[in-house]
Amino acid sequence: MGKDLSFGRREFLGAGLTAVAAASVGSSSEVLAQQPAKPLPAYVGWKDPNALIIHSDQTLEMKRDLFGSSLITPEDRLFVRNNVKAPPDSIVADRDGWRVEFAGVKEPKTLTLGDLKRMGVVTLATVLQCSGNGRKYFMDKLSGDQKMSGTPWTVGASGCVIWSGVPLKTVIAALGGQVTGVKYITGTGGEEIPAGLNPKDLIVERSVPLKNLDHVILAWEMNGKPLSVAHGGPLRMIVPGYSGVNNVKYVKTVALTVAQTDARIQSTNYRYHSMTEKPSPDHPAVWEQPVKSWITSPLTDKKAGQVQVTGLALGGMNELARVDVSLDGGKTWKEAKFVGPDLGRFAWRLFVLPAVMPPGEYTLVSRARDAKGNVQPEDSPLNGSGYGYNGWRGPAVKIMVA
Ligand SMILES: Nc1nc2c(c(=O)[nH]1)N[C@H]1C(S)=C(S)[C@@H](COP(=O)(O)O)O[C@H]1N2
Ligand SMILES: [Mo]
Repeated sequence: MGKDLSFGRREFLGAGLTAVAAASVGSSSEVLAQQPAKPLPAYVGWKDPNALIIHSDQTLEMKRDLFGSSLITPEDRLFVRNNVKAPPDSIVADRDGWRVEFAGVKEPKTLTLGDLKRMGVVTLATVLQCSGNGRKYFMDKLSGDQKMSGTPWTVGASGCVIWSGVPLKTVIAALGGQVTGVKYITGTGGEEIPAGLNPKDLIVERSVPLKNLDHVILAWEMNGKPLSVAHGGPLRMIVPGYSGVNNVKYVKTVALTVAQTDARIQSTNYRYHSMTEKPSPDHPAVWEQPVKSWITSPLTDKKAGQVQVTGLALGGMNELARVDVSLDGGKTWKEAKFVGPDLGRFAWRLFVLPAVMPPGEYTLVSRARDAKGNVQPEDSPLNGSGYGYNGWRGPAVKIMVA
């Protein structure tokens, strides 16, 4: 990997212009694909520039009118989020030679990606969604003295993609099984931390409860192609149902651990804390995604008549049970129909409500319910870092029908 350590913490973490650029982007509630494209940062230069809102070099959001009706999000549109600078392309020069260290097992060992590919293969659809997706809807409701930092994502820091890889369980079994007392799966990202900076502050190392061993995979392929560097190639730890940050890219160590990592990204970042408290390991970690949905079409003014109101819903950890749609901002609701394939509880589903719309003003919203009875709230409880927004009110679409 690159020996150029000349960049400093600021560059590694991404330019500070984020807030300014984001504020101007965020002021109109949705940015549609028709808007002129800004050039993309080099590491995602292969993506569709018309598909993405560039909040910063490391935070790129997919435009809302591009979710489409075919369930799977194409890679060239999928949002990108790197907490630290993405590794150089050389990281995928020898994919099968990529080394992963396994610990917390009876026979600890370093395996190559080539070894892992020989051990098993499964394929799985999951919703990949940044923990801060929808933060904009919290920000919009802050009172004068309240402040929240972070990217003002609306709905586009999300996608539904198909991964192929080996079940972690298979690998652990091949290494003699877990040692006693372990409670977490801890994955470490392979970004090189520049010398002189504290690795604990920067390293992307996440711990999730051990029960996820039932479905965590180590994935080398997304939507039928070798995993790109932007999305974590050559190898990524996928924790189905868990929000973005738990899906560690460039995974170089997988350890079954007694405690959660003390890396900053786990200990104090990505915690649900109040507006006034400083986050600490005592606050709940941002792990499981809650039930959520939003409208994907129409997003703009329409001619009066028959309209197919479509949207997406995810159950997080659970199957979806139903989605209701309201055309009047939540006063009255009608049950929508699920359409298209059901790719399992970790994927999202497309829904549609055919509606006849006479001229007037409409506020389109959707509200999903999962099979365990969890329902999207009108608004999510405010938390200091703006994580986990799943309210139905925030992503409301106001349109005029003439
Ligand atoms: N190694 C590593 N893994 C990472 C990150 C990162 O910066 N480095 N960012 C996390 C966050 S916050 C999110 S939202 C997702 C984004 O995944 P994507 O860029 O493939 O869309 O990756 C997660 N995994
Ligand atoms: Mo994220």
